[in-house]
Amino acid sequence: MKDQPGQEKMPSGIHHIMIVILDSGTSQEVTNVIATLHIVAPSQKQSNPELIKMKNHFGTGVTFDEKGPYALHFQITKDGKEYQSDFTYELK
Ligand SMILES: [Cu+2]
Repeated sequence: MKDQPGQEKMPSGIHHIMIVILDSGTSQEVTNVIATLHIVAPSQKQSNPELIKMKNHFGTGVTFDEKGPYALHFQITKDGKEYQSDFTYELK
């Protein structure tokens, strides 16, 4: 995808990762956190794409070009507390 003048610049990559963080008490979206993402590809290649704050969520663009399972590890820091969440995405 090419950037078009006048359009919001989208992160590069062919996959768009979105993380919406909800407060479990109020179900409101939370964006005043530090969020990091660590990805381990099927070949064990590691990357740390920068998460960009996008209105009500965090997002980034990545390219998954290897077949197999990707391990996605999110870490969120809010008010000095750390929260972690792990996901697996399989590219077939
Ligand atoms: Cu986004």
